Amino acid sequence: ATADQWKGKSIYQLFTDRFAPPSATAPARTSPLPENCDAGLQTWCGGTWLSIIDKLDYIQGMGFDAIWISPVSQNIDVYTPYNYAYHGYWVNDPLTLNPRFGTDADLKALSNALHAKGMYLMVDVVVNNVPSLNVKDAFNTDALKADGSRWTDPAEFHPQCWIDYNNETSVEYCWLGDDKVALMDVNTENPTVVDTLHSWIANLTSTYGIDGLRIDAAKHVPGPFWTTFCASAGVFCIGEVYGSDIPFAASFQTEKYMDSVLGYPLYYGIVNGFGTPMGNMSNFVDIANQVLASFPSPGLLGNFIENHDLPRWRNVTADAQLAFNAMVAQFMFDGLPVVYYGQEQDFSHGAGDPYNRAALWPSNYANTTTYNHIKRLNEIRHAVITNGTQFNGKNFLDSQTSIVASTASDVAFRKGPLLSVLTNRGSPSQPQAFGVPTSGWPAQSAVIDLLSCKQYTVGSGGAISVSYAASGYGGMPYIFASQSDASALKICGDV
Ligand code: ABC
Ligand code: CA
Repeated sequence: ATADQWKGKSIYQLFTDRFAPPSATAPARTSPLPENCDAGLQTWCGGTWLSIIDKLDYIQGMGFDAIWISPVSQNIDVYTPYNYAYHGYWVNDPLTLNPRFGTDADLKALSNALHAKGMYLMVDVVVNNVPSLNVKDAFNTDALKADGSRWTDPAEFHPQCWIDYNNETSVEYCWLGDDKVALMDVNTENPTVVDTLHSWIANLTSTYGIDGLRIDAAKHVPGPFWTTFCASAGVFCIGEVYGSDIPFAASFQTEKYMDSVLGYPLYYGIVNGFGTPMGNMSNFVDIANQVLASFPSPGLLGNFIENHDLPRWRNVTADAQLAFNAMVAQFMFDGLPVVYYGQEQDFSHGAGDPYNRAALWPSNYANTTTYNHIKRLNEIRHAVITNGTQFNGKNFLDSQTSIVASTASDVAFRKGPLLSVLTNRGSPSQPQAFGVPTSGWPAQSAVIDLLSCKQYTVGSGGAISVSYAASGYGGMPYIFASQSDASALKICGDV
């Protein structure tokens, strides 16, 4: 699928090994299967491509229409100082499927099951690096062959050096990892490597009906490599450019290296703005405005508030209202929402790798408040995409977000027919209000908050004011639509 086809999608990111346990229809690929999955042990817990199929209703029931799964290629399958390759990122042969996750038929079955439900499949791909447990003798061709590595000629790697993050050449040519598990840097200028990877990715996407790619470690490969790689793939590419440098991340779109990148810049803004009660909202506003000004297509960014490399949101931020406000920002700002599995279960264990990768099944896939919040946000987004009216001549997806008002702890932004009004005040009620001077709607007109379905009347000059005094609700988020839009969206019934 193309970038345009992805624009309205909403993505659920899962770890193949951790999302669903094997059942009768999904045979265990790991033996013996650990009864309790302990994330700290860094070993396989048994999830597979087939076991994902068993739980697609849980994902679709939350309103997602795409999933992003772990890398599908063969990993080193040995004990390391960081234990085992349960995460799938220690790829040593892109061209072979990872037998831990299933067979060729299983991956096709997953893809078919998704497509039958009208959902897209996004696969994570790792091409920048391959692991080595022996950094001193990493270029030993016989050892590389014995390990089943796709690359065995020393010319297929860049020479050893550890990355210096202050030097872009070093970021591109030196090695990730450390002396325990070195991530040998693949020579992505070597013609054999380039040809092999191009034909592999074309073949992979067509064979398995893959709709999009998440490009691992995108900033560690010189950009022009990706332009041709993604052209060969023929599908939407979204890269991982880990960091807070906005112009640098935006260059992936301006230079046409790939369609888009994950929303790391906005993530830092959301953390600073909503991660702590009365946090730094002006930082969120600054970053949001820079993102909007720097990316040619901010509507394609992948917006997240946690992932497998970062702390769980609720590990850092206990307050449920702050989490809800952050998620409204994640869903209503320009971009595709990307929700990391477990976010809907308020997983709070996990200040980082490996504890942020717990198995989902102990949650019993419960119908939590957060599951329902996410469901609501997906419903609103979906409704406004399919039934929303135009605002200033543009529909929701083609309208760029604009920040219309802010204070030290509140922000209001409009995207198309929706006005989101958010705060970082947190759960306790406060005898205070936030006034948005120009909502965009005429004075005396009726608007509906799509989260509570309550009606408000626009004040003089088009102002909307929300109060944080209601006991028990405190700093809750609002998503306003005009009354006529709200009734067309059918989110709040007959309004
Ligand atoms: C293993 C063990 C861990 C152990 C670790 C040392 O080694 O499993 O328990 O703690 C995979 C596995 C990991 C594994 C690693 C290494 O391989 O998932 O479990 O860790 O063996 C991607 C993937 C990631 C994956 C890899 C490697 C790459 O999402 O899951 O890891 O295939 C860098 C890379 C980025 C990479 C990330 C983990 O490391 O750029 O591609 N992610 C700075 C840098 C970033 C850097 C980041 C973390 O530090 O700029 O480039 O990411 O090291 C902000 C700044 C940022 C700064 C952050 C920390 O602070 O703006 O620039 O980021 O304020
Ligand atoms: Ca590299």
